Amino acid sequence: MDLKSIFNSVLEGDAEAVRTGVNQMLESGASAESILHEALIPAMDEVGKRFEEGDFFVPEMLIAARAMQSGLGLLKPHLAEGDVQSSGKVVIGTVKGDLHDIGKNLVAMMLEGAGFEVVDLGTDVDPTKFIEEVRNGAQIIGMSALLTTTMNNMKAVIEAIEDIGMREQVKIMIGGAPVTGEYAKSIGADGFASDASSAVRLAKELMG
Ligand code: B1M
Repeated sequence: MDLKSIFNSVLEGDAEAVRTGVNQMLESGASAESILHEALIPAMDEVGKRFEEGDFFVPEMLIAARAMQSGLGLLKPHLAEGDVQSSGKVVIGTVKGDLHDIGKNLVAMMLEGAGFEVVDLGTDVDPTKFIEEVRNGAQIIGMSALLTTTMNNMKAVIEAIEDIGMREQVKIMIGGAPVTGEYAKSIGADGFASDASSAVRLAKELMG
């Protein structure tokens, strides 16, 4: 099994083959980072491309995503940096109306690995849930969006936090394929990260 076979198994939505491939690669000494960045993530990019071109439909996209997630689960212990001290409490979720969670899960996983306490609210998260967590002492709110139609819900969450007068008590970071640094600034977020490793760096910066 090699990186190319794992890539192909994700495209075929063959979760069992992905798990076998990932395990074999790890046993043979491959790094979790290379499996992630050279097989699993590129496979999802290819899925997106095929979807745009009309070669894949939602069901194919869904089973490929499941296969990707099953490989990701095996990488989790290897991606952890293993800091023991708590670096802070991050509450993360995919915004209202959006069901994409692979990127958000990856960010949550890496933050946990870096020693953050992570509360994962899941997908399609209503702004009221984020507000509840701000009241419960979240130090960072992390929002993910993959759709151009849902990214504006990030703004709604920030406005809701401002409305309850708690904007100064919490840092806000955002990410997801359509999100940019410019967009983050325009909605008053404290930062944007383009991938999971930069999300960890950003969270550490935000915690000062
Ligand atoms: Co959807 N989908 N999808 N999809 N899907 C996209 C996003 C799309 C770009 C595909 C395409 O057309 N090329 C397109 C959006 C177009 C647009 O808005 N402009 C799209 C569409 C249209 C849709 C539907 C509307 C399709 C339909 O029903 N007709 C529908 C919407 C459902 C909904 O959410 N309401 C839909 C559904 C789905 C599935 C459910 C089938 C499945 C998701 C399964 C799941 O997540 N459990 C799915 C998938 C798999 C994709 C693609 C193919 C892959 C997304 C992914 O997992 N990427 C995607 C195409 C693409 O992105 N290339 C696509 C891998 C992941 C590791 O990357 O999520 O970008 P990403 O995360 C990165 C960074 O962005 C960053 O770090 C991560 C790690 O590096 N990051 C953060 C993410 N969140 C962060 C938060 C941070 C910091 C960094 O701080 C808090």
